[in-house]
Amino acid sequence: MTTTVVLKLGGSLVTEKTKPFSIRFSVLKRLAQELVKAYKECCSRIIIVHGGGSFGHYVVKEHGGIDTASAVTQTIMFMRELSMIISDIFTSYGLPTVVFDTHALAVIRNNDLYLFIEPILKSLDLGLIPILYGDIVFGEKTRIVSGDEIVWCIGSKLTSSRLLFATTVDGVYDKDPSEPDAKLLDVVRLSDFKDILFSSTQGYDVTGGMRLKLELAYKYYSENIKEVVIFNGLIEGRTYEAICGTITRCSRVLRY
Ligand code: IP8
Repeated sequence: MTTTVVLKLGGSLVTEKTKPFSIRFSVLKRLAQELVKAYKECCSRIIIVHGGGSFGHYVVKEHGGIDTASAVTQTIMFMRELSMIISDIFTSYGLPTVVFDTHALAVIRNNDLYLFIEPILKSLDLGLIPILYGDIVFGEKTRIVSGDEIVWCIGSKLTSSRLLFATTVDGVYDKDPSEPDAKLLDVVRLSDFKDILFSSTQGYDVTGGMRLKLELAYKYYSENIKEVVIFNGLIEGRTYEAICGTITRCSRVLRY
């Protein structure tokens, strides 16, 4: 069975979240090198989804939501801009990326996300690396869809998937990770979620940080999802290890 990796690059990882429109170029270049190695050595079926960071979240905050036409157009425009920058960097390192605008492939019905994944799968068959991003998705009730939800949604639709969340912390902690005695949880089960105290995310975040990442598991976890890993993409080598299945410092999210 062919397994596809769905890799989320967190907004705080790829941008400086507290500074509007600032890209972490050095992080992206290092991630590109790890991805090239992993793509060649371990897995050529990789879908990348990135978050909004100081692009999408900042624009939405500045507009006080997405209720106006200019809020919608600017949020989409800046998210697309961020995606193009990421894709340009990755392509310059030899990764065959192709950006799919999330809003053009998706719709919201009864508040649920429906994603047309066929073009994404066809591009994977050609050896390409599709890139999607957290975005505004239109529907009866148009809303912001986080990159995390896109990852979970795609993962549940593929016949076999591994969901890898690259963040700026080593994984899920038993308390606020800034507390000195906070312990990294190697394994997090859906039934444990209520006992975890989540810290509030830094900078502008209109979609919900680590808590949302886990809460989406309730809705989307299925037999098709073979592995869910949350790890630190800021540490050199971890993204490669996560894709190649050798990572040890991380949290694994289990269904049971
Ligand atoms: O950073 C949010 O995506 P996320 C995207 O993955 C927008 O939650 C438009 C703010």
